[in-house]
Amino acid sequence: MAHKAGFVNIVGNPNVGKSTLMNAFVGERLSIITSKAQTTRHRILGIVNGEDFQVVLSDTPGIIKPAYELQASMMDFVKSAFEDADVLIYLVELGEKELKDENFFEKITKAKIPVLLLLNKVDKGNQEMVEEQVDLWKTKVPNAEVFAISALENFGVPQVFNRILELLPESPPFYDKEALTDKPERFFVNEIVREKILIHYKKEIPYSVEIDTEEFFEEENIIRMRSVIMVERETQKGIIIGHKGSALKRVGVEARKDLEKFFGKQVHLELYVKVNKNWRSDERQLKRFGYNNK
Ligand SMILES: Nc1nc2c(ncn2[C@@H]2O[C@H](COP(=O)(O)OP(=O)(O)OP(=O)(O)O)[C@@H](O)[C@H]2O)c(=O)[nH]1
Ligand SMILES: [Mg+2]
Repeated sequence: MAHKAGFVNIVGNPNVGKSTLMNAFVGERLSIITSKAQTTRHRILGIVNGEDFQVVLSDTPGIIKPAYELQASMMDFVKSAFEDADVLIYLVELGEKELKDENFFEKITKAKIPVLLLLNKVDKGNQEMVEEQVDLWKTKVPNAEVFAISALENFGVPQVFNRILELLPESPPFYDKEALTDKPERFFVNEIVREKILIHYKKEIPYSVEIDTEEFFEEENIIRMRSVIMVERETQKGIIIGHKGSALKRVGVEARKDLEKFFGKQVHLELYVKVNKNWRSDERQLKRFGYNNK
């Protein structure tokens, strides 16, 4: 049989379950997941390899109207996902209305490629609700095939994957057949630390934070890592560290546990906090952290 390969890009509103879905396809915790919107800031590839196929999935940031430069860069990742898709997954959640951005919505309804509209989180509703919303989405996005799924419970996900395989073009693989992602190890360190910050801090704090892993050194039995947590203001630095360092310690302990699972090896993680004024609006800084891909 001929080899099939292609790009399957997942787009949708914030918090609908895009990262949960990509992880379910890949079977690994590649993308971080939290109950907060704007958890994902990058375009992250998750690659599923089979003997005669390579499905290159893309997780993307949730679609928003950007208010500052970091968010504008996040939306550039979404735009790029429209450009190279062989199959587009438009993920919506049960009870959701419409995409707030009409431009992106139009890109979906006028797409020349196959669109799979996946209604997620159906575990939260009853059958009547699900059927009603499936019908609604069929009229709103007539060019899409609609599936009801639960990414969290892996309900309907294998069926969608089989449909993807049918839709993919014949092609040699784009990446090494052993590859799982395009991102380097340090990226996952940054993300796992940021996930703990999203979980433990409130309001603006998680959105003002960026992580930069300055050291990643693998020894025979242990990986030594040093990451800096960047905040925008001095007051935020105090909050991150907490009373006698207790808050930062909790982040470190939880991140280390996850890193040990991720890398399958003992980890030593050193964290420190630095003020980097207005990094979210500074194009040069953003570029350094892998955002501005213009
Ligand atoms: N009940 C239920 N919850 C889900 C399902 N899929 C995802 N969630 C939850 O929805 C929340 C958001 O999930 P994410 O995967 O981070 O969503 P996202 O679309 O990647 O979010 P952003 O990256 O912020 O745009 C998390 O609390 C998930 O556990 C599902 O099928 N059912
Ligand atoms: Mg996400």
